[in-house]
Amino acid sequence: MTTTRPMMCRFCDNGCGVLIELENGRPVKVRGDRDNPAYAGFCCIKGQQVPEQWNHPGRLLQSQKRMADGTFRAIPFSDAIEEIGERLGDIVAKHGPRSVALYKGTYSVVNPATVPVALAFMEAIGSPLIFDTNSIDQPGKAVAQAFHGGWLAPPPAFETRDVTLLIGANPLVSYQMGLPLANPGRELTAAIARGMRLIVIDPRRTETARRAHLHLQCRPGHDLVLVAAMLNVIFRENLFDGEFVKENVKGLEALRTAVAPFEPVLVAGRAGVPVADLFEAARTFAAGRGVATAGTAPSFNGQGTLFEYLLLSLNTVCGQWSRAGDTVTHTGTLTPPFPAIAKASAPHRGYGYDPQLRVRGIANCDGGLQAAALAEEILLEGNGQIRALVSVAGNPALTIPDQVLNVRALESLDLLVQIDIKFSATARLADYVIAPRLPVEMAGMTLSQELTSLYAPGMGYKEAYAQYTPPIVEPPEGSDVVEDWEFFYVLAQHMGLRLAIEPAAAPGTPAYGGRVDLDMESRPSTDELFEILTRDARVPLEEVKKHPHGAIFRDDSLVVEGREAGWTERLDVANPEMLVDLAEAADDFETALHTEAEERHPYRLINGRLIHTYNTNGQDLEGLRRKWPYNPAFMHPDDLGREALCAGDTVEIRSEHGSIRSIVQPDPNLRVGVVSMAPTYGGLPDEQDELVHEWGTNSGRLLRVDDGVDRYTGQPRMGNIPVSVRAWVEN
Ligand SMILES: Nc1nc2c(c(=O)[nH]1)N[C@H]1C(S)=C(S)[C@@H](COP(=O)(O)OP(=O)(O)OC[C@H]3O[C@@H](n4cnc5c(=O)[nH]c(N)nc54)[C@H](O)[C@@H]3O)O[C@H]1N2
Ligand SMILES: Nc1nc2c(c(=O)[nH]1)N[C@H]1C(S)=C(S)[C@@H](COP(=O)(O)OP(=O)(O)OC[C@H]3O[C@@H](n4cnc5c(=O)[nH]c(N)nc54)[C@H](O)[C@@H]3O)O[C@H]1N2
Ligand code: SF4
Ligand SMILES: [Mo]
Repeated sequence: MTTTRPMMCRFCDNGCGVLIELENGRPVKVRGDRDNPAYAGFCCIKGQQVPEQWNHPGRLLQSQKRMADGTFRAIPFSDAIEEIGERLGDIVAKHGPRSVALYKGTYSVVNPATVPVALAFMEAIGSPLIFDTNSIDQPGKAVAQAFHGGWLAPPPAFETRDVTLLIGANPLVSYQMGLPLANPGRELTAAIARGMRLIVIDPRRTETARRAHLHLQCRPGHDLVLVAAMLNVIFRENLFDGEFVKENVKGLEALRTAVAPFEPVLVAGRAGVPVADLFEAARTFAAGRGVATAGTAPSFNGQGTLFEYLLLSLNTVCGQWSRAGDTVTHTGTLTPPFPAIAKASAPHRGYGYDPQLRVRGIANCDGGLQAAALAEEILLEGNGQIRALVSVAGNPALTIPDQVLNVRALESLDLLVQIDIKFSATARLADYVIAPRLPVEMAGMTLSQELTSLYAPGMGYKEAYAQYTPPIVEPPEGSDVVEDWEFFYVLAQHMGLRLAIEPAAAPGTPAYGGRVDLDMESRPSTDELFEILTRDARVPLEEVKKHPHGAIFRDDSLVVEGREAGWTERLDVANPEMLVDLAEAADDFETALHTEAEERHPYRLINGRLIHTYNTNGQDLEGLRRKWPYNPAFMHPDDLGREALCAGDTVEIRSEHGSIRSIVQPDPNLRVGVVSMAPTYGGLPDEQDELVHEWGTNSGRLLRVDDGVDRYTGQPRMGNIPVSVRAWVEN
């Protein structure tokens, strides 16, 4: 018997409302759901593989324990909990709570209960060492917002946008950065049809750049100077929003002085773009109502915080925030309503607080504790050494910069527990692998999607959309799998710990920071946890559940209010620390010294995601391996010709730090001089040579954890890496 049910896809963070067909209770097909008001029939190739993922022979149906000889044996979940509880208890007793760390990966948001319960567990054992993938993504965004101050009203309605500036972001592939979540292609088409101008800054003529009115096909690594030069143009031509600035902004004159050295003709020359295009980008952006959003790439260039700060300042001086009287199209749905007052919140210090790490002076920040310092914290002996790591729904052996160092550190742990659906690279290093339920086997809701709008201007849904999805299928017969949060809950029960979780709320709302004690005697249901998490929601979960295809919960009475008299907080475009950094950047720009690495290596390696995989996930599914089972090193055909290389040749790519084997493929859309690879592929370091055709290559081996480090977030340089490329010769 065939049945069709609406479901929220959680293969990636786009959270599409799709339809899933079941035959005798087994998933057989996933397709778009035209009855979903936000996604409107959208479903990408990854989401279509959910049935294959469920049926995949590599999927773990039982938790695993590594035996003395290195092989794995299935272990009942309850036994695994007992053994892990005992070992963790011993480690904490002997070395203190800080010897235990948590790594929370991208897929920890699949089930909204995972992170709250995991954090509660860490709080209960008393360890603050929570490493977040965001620290190797765009951590500077949060620290920059702290320096700058926030705008206490949601962004203007997407429908009113007449300009979008995207820097190092490709939302038609990544579905995240700078266009509304849900169905970004459709949104872009409609917006362009109604007159929105799209400006893209990217060394590749990407899927998104091909639809732009203006594409600045820059050299990588020039985003900071390009934005500074755009500000320079805006000041010299008086294009900023004087009225908005007068009311709401401080530091304008200091910023004007600080960007003066970024002379547009010089910057355009260095960045390799026509100077007329740079002027046009600045003028178009300043003249329109819209938003500038960056993707990952500018954060990977070593000064993510400063870059994001300048980008916020660009939005601010152009007055790109909502005003009193604007309609609020997007506000809390499963969270409490976001505040909607046209005023600035006070800047705060968003970095340099506890926990402090022992290595390289790295401390916590608003962007999360730096994962690139994890390996050193594991390897550095002495008081405070990390000895046990629980890694939930991430794959640190492939994703943290400097793979060789990280794998060495993970191998040296006393205890590594990995929660993973398969024998990923990290799972193969673990002492225990906990087998979780797949998203189709769990309830879900659009809570984390909703909160992405707080990540940066131009992100998240464009309207108050929400969906709840019940579990669609039961796990295969005979399996012993749990929801990720149950691992932490049952372990806490076993260790006699009490847990309290935080209901979801945006910072600045009264509900933010609350705690609810969990019943530690009888295990709550997932829905009960969801009820706690959405306790203060504007739209009760119960109401959202009545709309299985998802719904938009508009409230036309919500209008942005004017600020109260006497409000003194202002958006700060001249934070002293940021301006010191900017002055340094200006000096560097002036001297334009080439590093030795740059002299030695003529190409720049950049990251570019592929449509058919999601980070390290999906690389094992046949339906996604058809186009590229590995991650090619894309180069411009002229560069291939120059190096006497042909499509499909095996090459050695060498950076100052390391060397990898890869396979080149032509991409005429790339700028000459650039090599683009999808990151986080490949296997463990000792397998690289056999895997290059089958699983690809880990470009993280070319990175150092201590090169080009952002001084606020600790994020190392992860893009624009000087490399040389030559044909691989067997020796
Ligand atoms: N299909 C798919 N979607 C994904 C992911 C995935 O793996 N696959 N990963 C998800 C995750 S975790 C994230 S964080 C987001 C990331 O989302 P995005 O940041 O949009 O990621 P990319 O698609 O890699 O786009 C980065 C773009 O920056 C360009 N670029 C590289 N170097 C530079 C530079 O120095 N300057 C400028 N201006 N541009 C540069 C690249 O050519 C590329 O087009 O995507 C998410 N979505
Ligand atoms: N060199 C370089 N390094 C990078 C990047 C880059 O561009 N270049 N990008 C960085 C970015 S933006 C990010 S976000 C990080 C990503 O870093 P991570 O979050 O560490 O990596 P993911 O591949 O997202 O981790 C997914 C893991 O979860 C497992 N998994 C898949 N589905 C589920 C599920 O439903 N439940 C559970 N429990 N597990 C599941 C997968 O098998 C896989 O092991 O990598 C960063 N590293
Ligand atoms: S975009 Fe993401 S959520 Fe949507 S169908 Fe594809 S994988 Fe699923
Ligand atoms: Mo990411």
